[in-house]
Amino acid sequence: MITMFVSCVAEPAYSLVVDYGKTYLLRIVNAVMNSELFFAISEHNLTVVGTDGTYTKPLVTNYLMITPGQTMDVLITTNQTPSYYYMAIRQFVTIDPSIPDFTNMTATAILQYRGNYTPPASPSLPTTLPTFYQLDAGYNFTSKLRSLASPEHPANVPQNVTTRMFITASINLVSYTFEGIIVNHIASTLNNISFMDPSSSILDAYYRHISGVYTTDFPDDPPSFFDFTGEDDLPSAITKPATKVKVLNYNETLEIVFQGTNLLLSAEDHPVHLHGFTFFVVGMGFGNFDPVADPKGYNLVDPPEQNTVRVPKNGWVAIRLRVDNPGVWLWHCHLDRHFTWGMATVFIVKDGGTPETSLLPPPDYMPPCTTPSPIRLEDFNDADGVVNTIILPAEGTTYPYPKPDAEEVIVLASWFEGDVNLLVQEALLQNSTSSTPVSDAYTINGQPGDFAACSNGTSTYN
Ligand SMILES: [Cu+2]
Repeated sequence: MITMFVSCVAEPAYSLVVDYGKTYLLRIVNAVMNSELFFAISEHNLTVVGTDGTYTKPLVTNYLMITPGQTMDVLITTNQTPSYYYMAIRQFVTIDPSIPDFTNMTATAILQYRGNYTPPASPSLPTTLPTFYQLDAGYNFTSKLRSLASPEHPANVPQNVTTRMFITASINLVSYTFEGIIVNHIASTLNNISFMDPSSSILDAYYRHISGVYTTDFPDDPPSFFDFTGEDDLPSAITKPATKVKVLNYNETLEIVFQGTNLLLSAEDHPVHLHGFTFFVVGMGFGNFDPVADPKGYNLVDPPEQNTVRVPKNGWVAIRLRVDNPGVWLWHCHLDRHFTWGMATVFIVKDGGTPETSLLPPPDYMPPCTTPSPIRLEDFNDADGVVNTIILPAEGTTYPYPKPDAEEVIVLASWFEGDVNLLVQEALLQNSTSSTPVSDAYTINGQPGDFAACSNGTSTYN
């Protein structure tokens, strides 16, 4: 039993016990909330044969890059000297690694051959695992994926497109007044719209023709075209939240080009995930999408079919799909922090005119949505200006105990050595992993307390 790197973990590393000379199919999922990952196994090749439930042409590689929410089917052959080998994951950081949430830990498990041998005191790490900020490694892997496109597993790539959308994915700010002070809260957007959670279900509102829950004016283009991936003359990043959806007719063929932006100098990957469909990834590139030149390079023969795809940092990705699944479908960035900041929207796909192509009615066992929510959400800004949301009983809920003398909000959160938004920009501008300008600790109402060295502002807390 071997545990390395994480001395605080009581459990030993996971072991996958294998026999020599066999082929194993690994179904790998990235369930991390906020990070893309590299994955490799020491001394063993990986053969990718599927992504997101669709089989691919075999891709032999010595590492994977897998985005949050993505699954990969991978073959390994146990053809090495029986021993212990590390399988390892490492965070693929596409924003500058010196930002606060960068975790430079390599997590490991063990590929353990059955047999009589003396295991090594310390298995070797896979030498092929890319380093944290190796942008080309992410691109090189992703760009090699091809769908199987065989008679049994055809790739029905739409050759003609009826609807085109060009969608920017950005980090923005929402500005509002809280207790008389103007607060900037990080937001994220698609086409400069930060998705606001609706007051009730969009599916229910659509099905029952209830107005006032959403509007149908999600735009096909961003409000302005600028040098999306540049560093100068970036437009204001201030945005407004709204619940806007895009309505599509049944069986339309849709092309979306997602364009990453560098607003707030915070360009990074956005793993975009669509519910209800898989799509073909027909093109991908760096810089600003060129609507004349880039489509000439599209793969319309055997592009990979996925439900999650990364919009590369300071780059673009083009997808095509046929919308033949009527209903209400969320799509969003699969980095949870971006999703919760509003990098999301909804497709409503209309019925196709027959019972088989129409949205089903709600099932009999569906609970009615007639009672108000038993909870309410309220925002509080803590000592360093970061806004936190706390959950309270709904307004008017009877307090079941004797009335207390006072009521206080206690926000347990994390702490940074300054304004988080500025720190992110500062870290990016410094472009350095060695001079991390951030210290952080956990806090109660914004303060880390007497025992945290960082609380006096003189030392860095890692
Ligand atoms: Cu994102």
